[in-house]
Amino acid sequence: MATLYTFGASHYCEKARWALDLSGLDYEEVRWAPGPHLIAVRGLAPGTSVPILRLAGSTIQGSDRIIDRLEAEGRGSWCTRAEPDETEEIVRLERRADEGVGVAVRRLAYAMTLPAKGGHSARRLFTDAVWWQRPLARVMWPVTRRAIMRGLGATAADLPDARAGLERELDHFDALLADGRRFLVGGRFSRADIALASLLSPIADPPQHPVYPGLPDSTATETLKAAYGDRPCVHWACRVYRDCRTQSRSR
Ligand SMILES: N[C@@H](CCC(=O)N[C@@H](CS)C(=O)NCC(=O)O)C(=O)O
Repeated sequence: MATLYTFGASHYCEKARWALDLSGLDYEEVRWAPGPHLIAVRGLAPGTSVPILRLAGSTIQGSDRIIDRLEAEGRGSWCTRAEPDETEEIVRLERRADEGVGVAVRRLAYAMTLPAKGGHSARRLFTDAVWWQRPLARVMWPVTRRAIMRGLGATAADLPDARAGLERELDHFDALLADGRRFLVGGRFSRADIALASLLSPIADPPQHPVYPGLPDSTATETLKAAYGDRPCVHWACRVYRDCRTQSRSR
């Protein structure tokens, strides 16, 4: 059986999880915690980031590569119906969602929560990790917290820039969706829709999300929702979750 290694709350991991759920592949999900994941990932993948998929003896790291692999194996029938001229646009928008929206949402969420000491955001990050990582994650948290703030530019001083960065991304997709389109490209559900909807899920907080409803409340999500929940692209993400997010098949 395939294994998907994740952080439960990670929006990039949700992107891979969603694609896997649609692929019909039998897989189990193993959730790690930030910090101890550095031990677990050693020897498994070249980088340290999740999601990582172990499939038939190979390791695929990165949500986009995981979807590429599903497509290459013929398990992406839901995302290969695009006309050739649409494929380029799907790739472009997935990349914009990955490198723009995903990065900006995470940076602002952390910049809003990590500078104020306290276990709130940490609890949400650890609670569903494999048992041996939880106590370790708590011990490592002061170091992990500082490393995240430094590495992602998520200090209190970064807050205005982080906010402006996210608003730029939301403006971009609000403008694109202003014509009322149901899906991003060609009127058909594609991997670009999975990317944008899952990377906006920390703001949209949809009830269909397979992980969020079971996690402790998040001040970041509450604040992001209050500030940006009425954005057209966030409403769009809620609708795509409602219409297209199947139940998680992971075990
Ligand atoms: N572009 C990558 C981004 C993955 C990513 O940034 N993952 C974060 C969690 S949201 C992570 O694993 N961070 C810990 C690390 O890099 O060591 C993807 O789509 O998979």
